[in-house]
Amino acid sequence: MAEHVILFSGPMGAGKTTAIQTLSEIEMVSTEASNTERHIVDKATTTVALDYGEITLGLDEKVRLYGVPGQKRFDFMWTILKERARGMILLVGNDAPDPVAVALEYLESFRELVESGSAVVGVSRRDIVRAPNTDAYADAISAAYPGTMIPVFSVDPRNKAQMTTVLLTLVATLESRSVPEEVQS
Ligand SMILES: Nc1nc2c(ncn2[C@@H]2O[C@H](COP(=O)(O)OP(=O)(O)O)[C@@H](O)[C@H]2O)c(=O)[nH]1
Ligand SMILES: [Mg+2]
Repeated sequence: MAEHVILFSGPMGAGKTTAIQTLSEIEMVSTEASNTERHIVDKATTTVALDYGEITLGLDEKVRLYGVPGQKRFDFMWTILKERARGMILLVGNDAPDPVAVALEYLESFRELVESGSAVVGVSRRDIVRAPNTDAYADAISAAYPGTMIPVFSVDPRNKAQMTTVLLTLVATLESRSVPEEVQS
């Protein structure tokens, strides 16, 4: 069975836990604890360790979905997971102050995945704040990473069809790059 490890990253409240819940075929394994940074984001609970879900694509392709903590003090977990990850879905809530800058900051933390074209961006919470649009993100990203194709989608993480499109786009990109075994060596 082919396997992919996909990371969901992005700031607190962007919809990582929701997206994994929406996509996962198994009951999501989640580690939520009380939010000690309530002065920053008013949410009763937040992910302090990991969310995990799984989805099977086609007949035999298992995708492992990991949600990584948004808070900076959990940077070390990103480092551990990014070594295993083949691709990343970055979720950014459009209602953050300067959300395009937030997207660039997160992409920078995952530079290797970005430069190999193994990342996609989902802009969430656009039903709450409409602007900026996805072109504003795409333009800033192509200026920061010339020659790199990073698709930008407008998504609602609660919407299964939308999240599936984002995931399939990423998986298709990863697979188009992997060399079939027969022609290796
Ligand atoms: N209105 C709206 N709510 C959203 C959207 N994306 C996520 N949410 C909500 O925002 C809250 C935080 O989402 P969560 O998945 O916990 O974010 P996480 O911190 O990235 O894991 C949840 O109540 C979600 O239902 C969106 O696009 N629109
Ligand atoms: Mg979460």
